[in-house]
Amino acid sequence: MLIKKPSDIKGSEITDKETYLNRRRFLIETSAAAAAVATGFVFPGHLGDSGEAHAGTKLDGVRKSPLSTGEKKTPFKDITNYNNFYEFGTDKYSPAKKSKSLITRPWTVAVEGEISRPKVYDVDELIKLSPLEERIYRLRCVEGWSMVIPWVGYPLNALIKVVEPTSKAKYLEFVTLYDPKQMPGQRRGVLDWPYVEGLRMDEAMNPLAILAVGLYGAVLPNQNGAPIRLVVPWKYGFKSIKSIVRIRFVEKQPKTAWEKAAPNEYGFYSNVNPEVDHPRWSQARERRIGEFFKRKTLMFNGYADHVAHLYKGMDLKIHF
Ligand SMILES: Nc1nc2c(c(=O)[nH]1)N[C@H]1C(S)=C(S)[C@@H](COP(=O)(O)O)O[C@H]1N2
Ligand SMILES: [Mo]
Repeated sequence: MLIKKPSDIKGSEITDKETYLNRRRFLIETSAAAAAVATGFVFPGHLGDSGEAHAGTKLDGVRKSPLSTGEKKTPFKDITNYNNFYEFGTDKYSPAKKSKSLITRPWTVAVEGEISRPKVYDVDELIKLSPLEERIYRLRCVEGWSMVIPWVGYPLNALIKVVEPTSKAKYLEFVTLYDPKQMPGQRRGVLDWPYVEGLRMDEAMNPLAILAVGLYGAVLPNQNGAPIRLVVPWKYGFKSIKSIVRIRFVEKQPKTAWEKAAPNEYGFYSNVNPEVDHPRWSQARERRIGEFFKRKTLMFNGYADHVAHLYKGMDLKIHF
């Protein structure tokens, strides 16, 4: 998003992307794959040492959640082929092609800082910490597109309760893996690696914030942030950090990777807000992937009833 603003993207390029997505959809809808996706069957992963051995494995005992939207889900093929994951390149199609080099087992997540029970969790232990739920959420990227994604995960607050934050814990800092061998995009200085994101404690405790380990009922594909990622549906997509290796409870507001890259463009809060434009483009509308006409962007991405109280008394033009 730092590289190109939407208006910089040539018309021909947009046409290419839309042609691609429409073609994908056509192929899916007219092939046996359509039936497979509709019945919840997801293509099994390839065998081998990489995370691909696990991506696509069905997750058992997933509960439905009243926090899911009833909107039409974006097709699996679009969710997994149109990604932002700069560790694997800055264009939307590279993550699906290049993230096979990411090894997602064994994988540990260090939970540390201002807590009574710091621990280095094996990801498989972390996955079992709380019952898995399907959360169908809207995801709105700051670039102006959106999707509806059926995540599988559990509330971040379940982990927070287990590790017992001290009174000094005011924020959470999340860190993605740093390994340029597995993540070739990290060889380029696009961002100050590793990717870092943060939440205020009360935001992190909100039931909408989840740790996601799957989508469409199966283990996350690498390009979507395997083996474990954050999903914060009322904020722009970039807050939903992928492939997490560390969660640190801290007293001071963390500096996020996007704040470091462009502090005038990406604030700490980054709540979806149609009234506060990005300095280089409007945030009033968005294109739902798969639709032709743009739709209005909703305050807090439509989750105002759940989260507006967190920002009472704050000037959201200053705290953007
Ligand atoms: N580590 C990491 N996490 C990341 C990103 C990234 O480049 N690196 N991109 C973000 C952005 S800009 C968006 S829109 C979402 C996209 O998630 P998806 O590809 O699963 O739809 O991931 C976010 N998480
Ligand atoms: Mo994004």
